[in-house]
Amino acid sequence: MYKRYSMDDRRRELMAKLRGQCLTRGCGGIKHISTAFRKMDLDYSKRICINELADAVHKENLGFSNDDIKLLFDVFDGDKNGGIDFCEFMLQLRPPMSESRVSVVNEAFDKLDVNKDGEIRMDDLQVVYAANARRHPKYLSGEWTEEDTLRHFLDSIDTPGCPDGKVTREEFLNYYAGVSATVDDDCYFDLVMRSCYNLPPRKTTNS
Ligand SMILES: [Ca+2]
Ligand SMILES: [Ca+2]
Ligand SMILES: [Ca+2]
Repeated sequence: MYKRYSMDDRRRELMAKLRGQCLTRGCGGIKHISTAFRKMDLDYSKRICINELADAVHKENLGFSNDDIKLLFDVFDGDKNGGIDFCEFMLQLRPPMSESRVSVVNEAFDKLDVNKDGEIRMDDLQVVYAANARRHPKYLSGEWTEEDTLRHFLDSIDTPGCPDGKVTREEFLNYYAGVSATVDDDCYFDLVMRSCYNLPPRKTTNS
């Protein structure tokens, strides 16, 4: 962290540019970012190495120097293992959410994670989401069983391309960062989340 004054600014600037480039092609939803990840991962190792990042950046003509790419890679590679995995990628590129949005998303996660083991799984959903599932059109038409409907919901909020039957808080935040990017108004986002997950009205903090 030497020369911190300019390095940090440069890092932020590079990341903003790359994020802008990735998001102009779509709404910034998780599916969209996951497609960008798969495109960069040329050898399908589920990790992006520095050469793959350099390749992608050059293809987009972003005008980054080799030093810029090293800086950028370093920001992505949080655990410093020499590769960018999807979580590290998503963490940097997902559209930023305001504090109030993060807090209502966390509230929904806490409600869905009934047994408080830090992951949403089928057993949680059977307790807390079954009533919603029974209102799903495909359940009502008899096409899906209740379990199909819950599974479909669980997979839809999981990491695209590799759902593993459990959704961590990070995956849940990733999913809603994409949704959030399509909603301008904080209050409206809050309202939709609360009605979707049957959360109590927002606590008003008197300060
Ligand atoms: Ca890494
Ligand atoms: Ca759980
Ligand atoms: Ca998962």
